[in-house]
Amino acid sequence: MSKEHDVSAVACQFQIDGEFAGATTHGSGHINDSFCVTFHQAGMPVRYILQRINHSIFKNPVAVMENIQRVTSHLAAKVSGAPDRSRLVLTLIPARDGRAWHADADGSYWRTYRFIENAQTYDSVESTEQAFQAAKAFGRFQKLLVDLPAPRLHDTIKDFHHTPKRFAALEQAIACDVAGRAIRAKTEIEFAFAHQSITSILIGANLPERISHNDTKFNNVMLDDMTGEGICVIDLDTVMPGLALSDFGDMVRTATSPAKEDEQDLTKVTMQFSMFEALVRGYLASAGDFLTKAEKQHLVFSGKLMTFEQGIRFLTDYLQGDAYYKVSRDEHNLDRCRTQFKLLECIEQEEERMHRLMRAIEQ
Ligand code: ADP
Ligand code: GN1
Ligand code: MG
Repeated sequence: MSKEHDVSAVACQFQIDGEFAGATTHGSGHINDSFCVTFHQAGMPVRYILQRINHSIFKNPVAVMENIQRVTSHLAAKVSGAPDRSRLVLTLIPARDGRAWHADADGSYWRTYRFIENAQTYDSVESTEQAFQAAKAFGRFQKLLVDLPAPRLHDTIKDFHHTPKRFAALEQAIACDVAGRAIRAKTEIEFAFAHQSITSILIGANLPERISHNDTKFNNVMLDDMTGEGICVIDLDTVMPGLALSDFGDMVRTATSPAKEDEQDLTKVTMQFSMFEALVRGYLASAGDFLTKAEKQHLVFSGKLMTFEQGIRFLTDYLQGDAYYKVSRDEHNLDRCRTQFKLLECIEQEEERMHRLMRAIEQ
């Protein structure tokens, strides 16, 4: 990644004082390229996050940046009284021309954020406290955006969580079988078809449109090193109009199993009930007062649906020859699909118990 782009030249296009002192690739995202860049300012190292937006996926990077500018300004105003306010919201560093992004000669779009120090993201959940904190932070994020003034945010990727359309894309990928891999994914394809009926349930539930994050992976929230608190929601490219429950569902998908998303030993993939409970309690602690009854009634289902949706997205990409997600081995996307389908089975086994918990909490 760093070889393809002149990261130091790009970093110097932003309004950062001092001398460029180095850059390293950062994070484990599947879409964008992230770098941690260091500048020396008055002899002290100061870090920033520099990101190249994947414009084959985000076709309109300016629209992405307009959304992010509006959302971060709104959130910053909301927390302006907090002592640690600069760590609670992402802060964009403007480019030298005053815009929130820099477009380079190759047509790549870049942005820079202040680095949030003394906090981490985690690829896998380690404790119920972490699950609680992450869910509380994502719920708070939604709550603070309830009153974002008009106009409506841009749809940065159309029909992003339209599960029936995701299923149609899978059917198309199976029919075309461009990579000749359908034979190797026979079991997973059968599993997908056996679950097709769940795809339209949330879309058909008449739930309110909200501003949602749409990528609430556990590693998209920074947890404070000292307090463990979920301090800052990051990775804002997909913040747009959507369903609150897409966010809750993706938390269930990514923060109930102790296994990595691409774990090959499926015995490690489980739905830990204690994590689910912590997610519900954390999310309701911050979002409970604005969610409707119908939304609350679908919380359990949303975890099942988002896990299925992600499974079919990985399967589709596998069949299409790994066109979307970054991969580092031949069957990487198929392995990822398998963890999602295994997790879905575990959720199904615990579904009744999950509903019982919800009834107990809502009494
Ligand atoms: P991706 O789309 O690649 O997942 P993210 O925006 O989530 O990109 O960033 C990748 C990683 O970089 C995150 O998981 C987090 O660890 C780190 N990161 C992102 N923004 C910041 C920031 N402002 N301060 C510190 N670390 C950050
Ligand atoms: C991608 O960028 P990253 O890694 O946070 C994807 C999400 C998926 C996720 C699966 C724009 O997120 O929708 O849930 O991978 N982002 C996009 O790990 O497609
Ligand atoms: Mg991320």
